Amino acid sequence: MNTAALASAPTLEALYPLLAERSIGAGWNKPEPAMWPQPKKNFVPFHWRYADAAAAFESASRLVSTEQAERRNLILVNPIPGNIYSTLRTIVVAYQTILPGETARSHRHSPNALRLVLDAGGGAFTTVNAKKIPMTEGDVVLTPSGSWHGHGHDGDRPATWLDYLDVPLVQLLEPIFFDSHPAGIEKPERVTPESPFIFPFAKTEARLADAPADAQFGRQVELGGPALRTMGLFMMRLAPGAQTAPLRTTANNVYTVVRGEGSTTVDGVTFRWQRGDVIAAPAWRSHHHSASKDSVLFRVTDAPVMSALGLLREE
Ligand code: GTQ
Ligand code: FE2
Repeated sequence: MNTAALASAPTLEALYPLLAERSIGAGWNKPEPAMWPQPKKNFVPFHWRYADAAAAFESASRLVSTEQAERRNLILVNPIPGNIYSTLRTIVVAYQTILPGETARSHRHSPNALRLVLDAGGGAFTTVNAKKIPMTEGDVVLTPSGSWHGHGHDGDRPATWLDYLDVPLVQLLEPIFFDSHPAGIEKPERVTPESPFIFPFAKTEARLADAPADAQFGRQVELGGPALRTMGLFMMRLAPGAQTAPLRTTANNVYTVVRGEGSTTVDGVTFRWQRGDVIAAPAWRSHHHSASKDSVLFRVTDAPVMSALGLLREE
C-alpha cells in the first residue's frame, strides 16, 4: 500500500484513519487505557446454593440421560455481561449428578480438573487412567491435564459432586485439546482407594484436627503442594463463632461449604451459606468468613498460576 499519504498526513485526525486501515493504533490515542492502578472488578462476588442445584437435578435427571449429555452438570456462570461460562476469570465450577447404573463416557482434555464429593451413598466412582477410584463424601479427586476419566455408579441413590476446572484459563492461553476415549467408557484395570489422585476426607479431617489455628484462615491444610499446576486446594476448619482475617489477593478463590453454617463477606456483600453452597471471591476483593457452627470450607485458588508468573500479591 502507498506510504506517501501516511508520511504526509496534515493532521492527527487525518493520520488516524490511515493507521486504522493498516490495523495500527496510535498508542497516545487508545480508545481505552491498557493499564489501571489496580485490578478491575470484572467478575462479581456470587453465591450459588446447593438446594437450587439439587432441585434442578430432579428435573435434569428425568429429562436428560448421560447417554445424551456426556456430563449431567450445572455450570456456575458468573453473572456479568458477556460471560456465558466462567465462574471466575480462570476457573469454572459445576455441580454434577450421576444416577445408579449410569456411566459418563471417558475422555481426556488439556484443562486440569478436580472434584469434591457432596453426596454419594456408596458405589459412585471415577475411573482415572484405568484406575477405579471410589467417591465418598468430602473426598477430593484429581484428574490432571491429559488424564483419561469417566464416571460410573454401582450404588442405589444419585451421587452428586462439584467439578472445578481451569478451562477459562486454558481457553485464554489457547491450548485446548479434547479427545473422547476410543472405548467409550474406559475399562478399569483395578480398584485404587489409595492413589496420588485422591484426598480422602477421613485423612483431611485428621490433618485438620492437628493443624495450628491461624487468624487468617482458621485451621487450614493444603491438599497437595499444589495439587495441580494451575489450582491450589485447601481445607479450612472454622470453630463456631470464629471469624477469619480479611484476605485481599490477586488470586481468584472459590469456597465450597463441606460442612457447617456461616457467612462470607466479599467486598462488602455478605452471603449466608450452608453445606454444598459455593461462593466466588474474585481477584482483589477483600473477603472473610464467619462460622456459626463448626464448619469446613474447601478453597480452590489459582494462586499457583499467579505465583508462577510473579503476579501473586496478598495482604
Ligand atoms: O466430569 O469430566 O463439569 O470434562 C465439565 C467438564 C465435568 C468431567 C464438568 C468435564 C467434566
Ligand atoms: Fe472431563
